Amino acid sequence: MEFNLIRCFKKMSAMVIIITVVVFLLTLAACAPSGPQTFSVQVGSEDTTNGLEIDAFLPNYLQVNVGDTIIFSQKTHELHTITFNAPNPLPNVFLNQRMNTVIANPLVFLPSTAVKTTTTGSNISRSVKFDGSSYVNSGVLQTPGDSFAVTFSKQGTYQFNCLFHPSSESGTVMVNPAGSAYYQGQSDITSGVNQALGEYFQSAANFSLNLSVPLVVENADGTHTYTVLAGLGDESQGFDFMYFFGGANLTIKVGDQVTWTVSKNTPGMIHTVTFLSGSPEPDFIIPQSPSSSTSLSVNPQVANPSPSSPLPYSGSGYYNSGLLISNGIRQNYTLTFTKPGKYDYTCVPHDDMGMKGTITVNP
Ligand SMILES: [Cu+2]
Repeated sequence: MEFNLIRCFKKMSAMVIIITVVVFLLTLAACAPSGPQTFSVQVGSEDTTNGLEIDAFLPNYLQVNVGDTIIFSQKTHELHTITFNAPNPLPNVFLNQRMNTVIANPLVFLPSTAVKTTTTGSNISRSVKFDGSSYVNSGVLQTPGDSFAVTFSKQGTYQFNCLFHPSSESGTVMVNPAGSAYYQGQSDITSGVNQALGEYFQSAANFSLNLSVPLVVENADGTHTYTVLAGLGDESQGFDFMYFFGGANLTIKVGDQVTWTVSKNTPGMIHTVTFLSGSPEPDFIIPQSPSSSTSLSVNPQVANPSPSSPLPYSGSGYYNSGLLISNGIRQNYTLTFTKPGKYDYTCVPHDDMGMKGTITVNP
């Protein structure tokens, strides 16, 4: 009897241990991610009412596992790319900037060869498998809702860049072996991104307050010359963000001059000052020839000054600065206003982002 009790107790202990081990294994299986995971990275952010644009990847550091996918989601009207293994130095966005035809560099604008594209309405979704070895480029993303999905097949640490905003928009992904514990889950990533965005927009708003007033100088003949900044930025903050004209609504008098100048703090940034005077707005990027959809150029109507030497602006006709490029060939544009009226102008590449202004000319 006594002997049997002990045996029974031993049997029960063994069963308890077995059950505990099974439960433990089942729990482990439930906690481990089931198969490849998907993470999302926000590409830029904007406030078009105030002309605030964040050119950054949010977040700009992630850890994933082999087999996982990152979906990069375009959130702005600004052009962005997601580019892995970009050459050093980074390729120029536009070629032939001194010539009449400014060519859109296909290495920047077009997706690299292995990228697959599907189109839904006005949005494009692109995807690629990345093994760390080749040049991978999303091509241009330009409509909120566009996306680029990258699936990682090899362990390693990889940099990615936006070729349009190299100074502020880059990131790093560390790809760990399949099955590794995760450094962050998507909900941590999202709350980190929301906090960073709040801080970005707050500092952008503070910064814009200081710099949005135009400089004014009185000339010998009693007229005034106003200097308006076209686009602002703060490299020290690690991002460019001002897609507006400093002093967007300016009131002047007949005979006054306005000079628009690009900020030196936003290297490579392109803007235009364009008075449409009622004519339709030209497209910024167009096919180089009607038969070609793969070679693109900047619309010469936008790229080049028109008229070639600005006459006084009297409220009619197409007046365009041509491309104003920070530290580039053309950085200023000046018009003299000769007729009372209220005149709207726009920056063609950043029109959708709210980059517009009005000059009111009083007698
Ligand atoms: Cu602009």
